[in-house]
Amino acid sequence: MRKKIKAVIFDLDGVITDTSEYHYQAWKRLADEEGIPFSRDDNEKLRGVSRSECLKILLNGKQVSAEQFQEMVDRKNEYYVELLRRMTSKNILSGAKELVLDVKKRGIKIAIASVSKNTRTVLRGTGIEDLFDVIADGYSVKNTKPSPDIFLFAAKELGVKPEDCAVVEDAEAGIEAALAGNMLSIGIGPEERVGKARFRFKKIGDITLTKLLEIINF
Ligand code: B16
Ligand code: MG
Repeated sequence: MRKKIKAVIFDLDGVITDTSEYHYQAWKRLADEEGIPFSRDDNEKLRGVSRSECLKILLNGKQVSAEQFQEMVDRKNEYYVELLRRMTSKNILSGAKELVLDVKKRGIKIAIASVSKNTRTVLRGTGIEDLFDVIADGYSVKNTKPSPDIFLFAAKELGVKPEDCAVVEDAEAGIEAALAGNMLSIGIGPEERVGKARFRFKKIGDITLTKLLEIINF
């Protein structure tokens, strides 16, 4: 039988906040300017993937110079940061804050592990920066998801062994990272995206403390 889980590591974008829509709008603005076709469906491939990996996917083989590549990555981030300025607690996905607070009250450690370099801005803008015991972001590790490094970093900072951690993720790359890190994976979203997860919920609001405690054997 699986050991008791001692910590829950939450992804940010698409799990705690609805910022994936802002990522989409920022990439779409760039894609339109560059005359590159880009749909909401295409945006699904960018979940949990680092900024430069996202641009590679968006370019879809189109050749650009290193300078142009960097300029595009920076331009997308400017558009994204512009959108983040409007952020309030309303950008927290329904039920996410309640779940985090319930888990914390129960004495289970909690962390954020997001590959976004804007993690702090998002947490501050939505007013939840102080809730977490540990915040791991795009500056914490070199290799991004599907490498397990960001989750392993968070576990180490929490002082909990990887196998005693559960990960809540909305991206295929994030679930792969959790599996590679030997952590209990909980997917948020459709089967085609997070079907490899050990457990799956359609949306974060569907996970109650009771359901989570059953899963993590607490
Ligand atoms: P930034 P997560 C990820 O956040 C997003 O899902 C992904 O679409 C984005 O490209 C990545 O952060 C990098 O974000 O450009 O702000 O550094 O899902 O790991 O919380
Ligand atoms: Mg995510």
